[in-house]
Amino acid sequence: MQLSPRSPLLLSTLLSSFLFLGACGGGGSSSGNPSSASASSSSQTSSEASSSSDRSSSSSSEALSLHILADFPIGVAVSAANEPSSIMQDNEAGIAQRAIIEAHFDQLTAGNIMKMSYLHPAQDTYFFDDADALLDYADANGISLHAHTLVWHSDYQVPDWMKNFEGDAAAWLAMYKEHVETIAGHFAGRVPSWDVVNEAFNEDGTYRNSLFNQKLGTAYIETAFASAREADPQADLYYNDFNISNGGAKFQAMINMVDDFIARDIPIDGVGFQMHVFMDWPSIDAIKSSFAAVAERGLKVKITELDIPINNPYSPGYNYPDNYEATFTDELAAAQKKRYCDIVTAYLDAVPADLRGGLTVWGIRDSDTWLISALFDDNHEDWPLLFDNNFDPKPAFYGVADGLTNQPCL
Ligand code: 9MR
Repeated sequence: MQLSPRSPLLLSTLLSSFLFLGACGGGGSSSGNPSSASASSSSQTSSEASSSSDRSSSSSSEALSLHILADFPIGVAVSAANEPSSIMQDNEAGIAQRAIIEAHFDQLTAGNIMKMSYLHPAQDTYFFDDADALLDYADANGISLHAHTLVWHSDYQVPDWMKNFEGDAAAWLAMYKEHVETIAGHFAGRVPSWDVVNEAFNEDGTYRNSLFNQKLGTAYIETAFASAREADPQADLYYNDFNISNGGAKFQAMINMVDDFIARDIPIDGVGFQMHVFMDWPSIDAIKSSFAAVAERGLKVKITELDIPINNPYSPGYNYPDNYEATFTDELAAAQKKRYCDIVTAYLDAVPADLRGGLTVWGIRDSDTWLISALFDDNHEDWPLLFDNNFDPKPAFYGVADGLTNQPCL
């Protein structure tokens, strides 16, 4: 199937309207007390990794540790607490995922449990138990936790009490700052980085008309950065968004904001490129120049949510149920491996070593991806991640390894 660039507008709508029906809202407690899983990292030289192009079975991955190939964090987003496929439970999925994490990743991002409604379910109630448990697990295994996210407009992540908060502008500002400072303060010293504000722009480069924008104007963004810095002076503070690796209007608006922040000494350390991309969109050239533009400003570049589905619902060729990729063939797996490798290579090429904030994949196994429901309405499978549904590494996994070790992307 010929994929072509998707409509950013459509993706924006989709990302904005995607309904989260899972375990948000706070109040739950961690139902597992994971014991250390058995897999262990083994050191890996780049010459060992260089043969990774030829590997495609799980057995060969046992000798390979992804994160050892990089001198920046290699992360993965996880479900935790009592969410489906939680890594914190002692069932098959929990144990298998912990083995993968401990072998291949040195950073985690909570896919859900550190969002606004989860951590701050009522005005006077903060709920940190689940995040603390995840952090304890990470710490015990020498893994860091990239914190996501202090401010996000998404309807199902803004707590109801905040939506209904009554008070004048000063009261709103005080409440908002307290939210940011309390949460950033709680994790201060324990997390290396925060996605401070997530997804503030529309595709056309205008500011999103979020609740925060309505109540505080666009200054809500810089207020969050200043408050986060005050509460946690050590953490790297990122602005995080999707569809900014293609050099379009949204990217330009983000760069303008960054330039303005730098000119006015608003604390910002980096830009998180979510990278929910497709097989042929954006182009590698566009990705490289987007990364480079941020690095040129002395800011860190972090790939925060990478996934690469095989099907592109915005492609004119995609037409469910008549025309879509229903089977993950060897050819598709090989093409995806190359795409992962090309993106990692672009990152290494465009971002100097001291500005590499890391690379995080948005999920472990294909069947747990958010994309199947969000992009494909649960109509059919897709295979966007590095591990298959049996937790075996896919060719894409070796594409990342090849990219990290400067191998040709084949
Ligand atoms: O993958 C996440 C999914 O499990 C959640 O239900 C959803 C709502 O909290 O958020 C998803 O993650 C989003 C991330 O936080 C921000 N960028 C877009 C991601 C995919 O929607």
